[in-house]
Amino acid sequence: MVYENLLLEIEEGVALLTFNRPKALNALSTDLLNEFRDALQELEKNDEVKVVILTGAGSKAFVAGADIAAMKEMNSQEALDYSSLGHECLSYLETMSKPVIAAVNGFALGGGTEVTLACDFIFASDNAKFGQPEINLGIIPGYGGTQRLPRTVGKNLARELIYTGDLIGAERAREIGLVNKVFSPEELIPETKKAAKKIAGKSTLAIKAAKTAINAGYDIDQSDGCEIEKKAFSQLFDCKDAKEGLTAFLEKRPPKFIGQ
Ligand code: DAK
Repeated sequence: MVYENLLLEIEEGVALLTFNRPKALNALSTDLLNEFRDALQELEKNDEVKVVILTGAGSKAFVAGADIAAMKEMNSQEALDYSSLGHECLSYLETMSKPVIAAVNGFALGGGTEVTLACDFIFASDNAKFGQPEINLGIIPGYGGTQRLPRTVGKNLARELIYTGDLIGAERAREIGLVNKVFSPEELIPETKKAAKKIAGKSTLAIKAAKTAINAGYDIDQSDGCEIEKKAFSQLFDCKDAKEGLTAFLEKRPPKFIGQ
């Protein structure tokens, strides 16, 4: 597929998907969101791809948010369509079977922070900035920020960020549990690829089962979550990868997973 607003590179099981509207700091236009949804669906189907990395083109921004210029012109029906498309993208991103790592290389604001919150985890460069500045535009987060941010950093910190619109740097984002690791801008993509390739070498079935169990269990009672885990765990025993992993350990050799 050829995209106008995205770049895609696939190497050793890892897809690097780059938001590519650097002149608008990679703001989420309708065209970009349409391509983003299509690209995620393609990557989910592509057996060559085991892990996805999301980043932004240019040195300044991951994604500076929803497209403010476009939103200013929208009537309520267009705003509803725009909102539905954004939600469709982020819920697909969150629930697709393959892990998605956000590599945040600059501003991730508003919808940009919300994209990262729907990823499996976040690495950032030391010049990254996160925030939900929608309050300054007289609106509130519209792509799940009021829901995913409190679940990630806790209610009180989320309230402070959403009510003030303040931006935080990468180190502060790491302290509050939003970001897992911080690198220099030069190291960000190589280090993220390193982590992605490590995950790509595991059993895709086990990764999928872990992702499903974590997502499905997160918002429910822990004992119900453990039931989900039990089912996901036991289903792996019908698969060749689990037999291979257990056998390889006993034979003192590295496992060869085949995703079956
Ligand atoms: N949208 C469109 N264009 C943007 C943009 C954005 N979010 N952010 C930046 N740009 C454009 C600028 O207009 C400028 O374009 P030109 O003037 O060159 O044509 C170019 O990118 C470079 O930006 P600046 O000149 O402003 O660059 P600076 O380095 O001076 O500042 C900045 C960088 C990131 C601090 C600044 O650009 C900025 O504050 N940007 C806006 C950040 C922001 O407020 N983001 C949140 C957007 S609101 C909803 C769904 C979703 C949402 C809401 C509702 N519903 C479902 C209802 C989400 C809302 C948002 O994300």
